[in-house]
Amino acid sequence: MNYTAHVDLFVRENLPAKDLLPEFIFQTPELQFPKRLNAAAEMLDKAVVEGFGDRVAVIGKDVLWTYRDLQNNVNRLARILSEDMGLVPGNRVLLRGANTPWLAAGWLAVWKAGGVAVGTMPLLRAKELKQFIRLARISHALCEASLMEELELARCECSELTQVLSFGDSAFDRKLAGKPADFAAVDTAAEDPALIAFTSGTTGIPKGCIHFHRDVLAQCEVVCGYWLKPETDDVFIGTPPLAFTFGLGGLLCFPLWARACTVLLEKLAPPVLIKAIEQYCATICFTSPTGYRQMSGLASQYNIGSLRKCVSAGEALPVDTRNKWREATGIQIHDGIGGTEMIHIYVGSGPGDYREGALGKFLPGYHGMLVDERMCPVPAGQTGKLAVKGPTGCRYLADERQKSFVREGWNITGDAYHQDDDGYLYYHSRVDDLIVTSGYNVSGPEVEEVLLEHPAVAECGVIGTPDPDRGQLIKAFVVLRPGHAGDEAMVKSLQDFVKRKAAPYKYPRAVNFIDALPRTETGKLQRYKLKTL
Ligand code: 3UK
Repeated sequence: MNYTAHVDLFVRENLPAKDLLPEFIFQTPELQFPKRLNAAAEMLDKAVVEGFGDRVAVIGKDVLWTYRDLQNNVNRLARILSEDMGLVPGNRVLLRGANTPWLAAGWLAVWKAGGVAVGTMPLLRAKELKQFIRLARISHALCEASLMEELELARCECSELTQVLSFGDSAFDRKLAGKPADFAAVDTAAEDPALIAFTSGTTGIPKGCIHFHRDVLAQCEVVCGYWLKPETDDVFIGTPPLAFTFGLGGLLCFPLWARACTVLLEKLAPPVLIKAIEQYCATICFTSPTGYRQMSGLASQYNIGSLRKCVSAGEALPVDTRNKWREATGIQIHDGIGGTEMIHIYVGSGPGDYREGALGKFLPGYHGMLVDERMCPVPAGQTGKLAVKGPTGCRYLADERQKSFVREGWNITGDAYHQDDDGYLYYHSRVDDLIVTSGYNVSGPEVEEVLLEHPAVAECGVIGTPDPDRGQLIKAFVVLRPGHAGDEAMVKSLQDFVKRKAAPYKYPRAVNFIDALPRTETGKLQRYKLKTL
């Protein structure tokens, strides 16, 4: 094996076999990385060495940290992890918290200490946390004090999770105070895993996407260096959670890479965002199409003249939303399609190269084609599946589904497009049936699994239906057990049940009662038929 700083080799040993990996290409000078690389050292320690120590790095509620403050706090936290919690390089560390400066410090501390970070969204409950802990064999956790309850519930059933530190309370402050503010970054290999990002699959079992230290920096070079081109006086802001790679890049990695500043908001709602843009004079915004749509209606009430660039991703950006935002602010949105498997955006449109209705072109560093089922390129104008390769790509942690995402060295993202003669890509839809609602990915079977635990439910099928505000709406078709009535009270009971058992955004906003589900002869649920009911 090549050089590694990892002592715990679990992730390295559970990488896909070589012949199942996508091809990685590094064509430009900026994408030539050294063999040893630590993402936190590059983004943080180098910034201080370069003289940015006194510049503001992170702003949170009642908190303002310079690059030096951030470095000191990251170092103390890295010491707690390795000296008190016994972290050895390669161990997985679960991160759980709202977007705050301390959560950001957690990510960086894990990287500095050579750990593998596993971000989790604050809304997740014990059921989902348990899955991650088991799949990624997570031994350590950093959890915001106010969110400990569900983690403790999960921990009761997961013996692998032995070390949990809650942050943001007075006990944490005391621990920190006892630690010196220096810590030498572990000399990780560029190809040592830095994070496992979980993505919901269509089967309900989440897939863990492994990304290396090099990948963290490659996304910065491509998305920032070639596309967004931020400057040191930019102020980043937005709503994606740091646990979502869209947010990890946009609100942590990119601002630090650019030696700029990031504003972290705990509450991730559009009305909060637009107010904060005004308050902090933010210049670069990351949010979903739904976010821009809602903010368009509020823009006249705020002075958001500081904004220069806006990135939209996560789901398709309707032309109408793009137009409304441009009318409200004068800004042409950077639409970008990215994915957890690719870590960040690989196709996008900038204000300069926007073409009506098109998603955009491959960002420099990536290239690809549209193919049919047999991997043959389709002619211009015809719909095909996107096949893409570049400096980043898909590596599922011990998962058979690697074979369907990566074919012949290409990442097959599961999205259908057509391309015009000039190379602009036009997005159609996902090839499979993943529900994308308000920017969250939810799989039907995952919600079905929960509903089936309800005593009144005999059978159910969950799909997404188009919705102007949320992109898609989660709709459940339920067959009740005998003796139960399909009335309003039952709808509420089922919805409350899902909200209690899983992350609340997964509950079905529409519930229909039917006598039987459409099935094939082999017993498979026919989702496409549900969509026409
Ligand atoms: C869909 C889009 C149309 C598309 C993501 C930026 O969304 C991200 O990652 P996920 O793994 O989902 C990926 C899938 O979401 N999608 C994303 N962006 C767009 N559809 N237009 C878009 N602009 O189906 C894609 O395959 O949750 C986005 C950066 C990092 C990310 N993880």
